Amino acid sequence: SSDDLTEIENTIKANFAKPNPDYFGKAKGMNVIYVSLESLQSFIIDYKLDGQEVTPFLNSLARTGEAFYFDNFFHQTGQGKTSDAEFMMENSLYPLSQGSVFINKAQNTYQSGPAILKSRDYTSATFHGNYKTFWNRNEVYRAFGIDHFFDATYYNMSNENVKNYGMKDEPFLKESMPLLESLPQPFYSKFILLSNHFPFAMDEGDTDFPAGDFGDKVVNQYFQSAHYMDQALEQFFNDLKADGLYDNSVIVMYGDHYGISENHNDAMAQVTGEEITPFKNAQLQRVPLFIHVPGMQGKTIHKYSGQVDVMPTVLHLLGVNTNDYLQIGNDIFSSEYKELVPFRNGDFVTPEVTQVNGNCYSTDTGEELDVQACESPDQITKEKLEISDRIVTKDLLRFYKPEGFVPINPDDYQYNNAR
Ligand code: GP9
Ligand code: MN
Repeated sequence: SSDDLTEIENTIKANFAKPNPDYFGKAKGMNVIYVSLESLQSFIIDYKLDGQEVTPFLNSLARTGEAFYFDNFFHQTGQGKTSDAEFMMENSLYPLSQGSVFINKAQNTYQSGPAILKSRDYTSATFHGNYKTFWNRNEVYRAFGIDHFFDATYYNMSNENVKNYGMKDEPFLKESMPLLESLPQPFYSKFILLSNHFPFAMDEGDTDFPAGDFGDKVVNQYFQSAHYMDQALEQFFNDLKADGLYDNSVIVMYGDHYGISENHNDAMAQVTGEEITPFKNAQLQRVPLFIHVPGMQGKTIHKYSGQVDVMPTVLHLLGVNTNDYLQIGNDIFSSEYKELVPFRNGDFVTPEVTQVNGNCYSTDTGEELDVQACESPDQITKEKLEISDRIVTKDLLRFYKPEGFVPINPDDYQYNNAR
């Protein structure tokens, strides 16, 4: 109801973190290129296997400052995995505690990033080497106001190009270039990578990188598969540089969710050199976030942040103030940004404390603390999840009319197969 909405609006506005003038509008009018890095976890960044970097390209982006790298960034996904990450990236709202928001709430009204940018003359597109119905994308993208969806039917899905769910990253990104170049600018685009997906097996000839030797096939293959993704990304950046898009595009790359589950704790203990306790497992939910802004020198950002925070951060870079929108995350670059990362199950992490299964730990030492030490962030976490859940489950955005926002009519969108 509208009572609900007023209360929610007040709470969100009270928590708004104002834009940082050193970042606001620095990418005004530029294209946006999101890349969903399938199953990539942060422990792989700067990791060396037999003295060899697994992800030399991504490491170099962080090292040289070609991009901002966020080393305390966490995924906040639930059962909807990749689609939950997409949902947060595009709406700055939490996914559902059970099931997939893409599947269960595709008929809702949304005020997504691509929709907000639409009234600023942006064209939007998603690229993905799987079929459009997976995760119900073809329905929910209509509610987000996404103009084009280039799914598997736009790609050469021949045997050598395909692994489990669809296109391998290298041919996928290669074949995407002419499609991307065909879009009117400025555009908002998203590339959903696929080949670094469980169980991470590689086809003969696709990599010369060594497998790990940790007594666990899945973990061992993960290094090869992650290395393959890193090479595909380097090729993508080179192609963007060659066609000139690199200089006027913000590139946001994020790990969507964990790749290695708790079933592999023994091998992960060998990988990290530490026993994987519940506390340690929570710390392993870090995923990489890179943001390249043309003309800005990047650096490593240590602030604790999560997937819901990316949209306000990116919109502020584009010079779009998000204070009129009901977004649950905050601009990470803001001086008012508060470091607290709720997980979908109600646990959380801050620079000081980590809560796992209701137990409280020091984030620094992993030592268990009195639950009192977690009381205040626990309260805020509950409130944030509760507000977001009310918006999503009651479809409250249909009553909310932010000024200057042109509502999306899903009937205006449909996605045809290429063939
Ligand atoms: C499928 C791809 C993988 O299209 O996005 O989904 P996931 O299993 O990682 O959620
Ligand atoms: Mn995924």
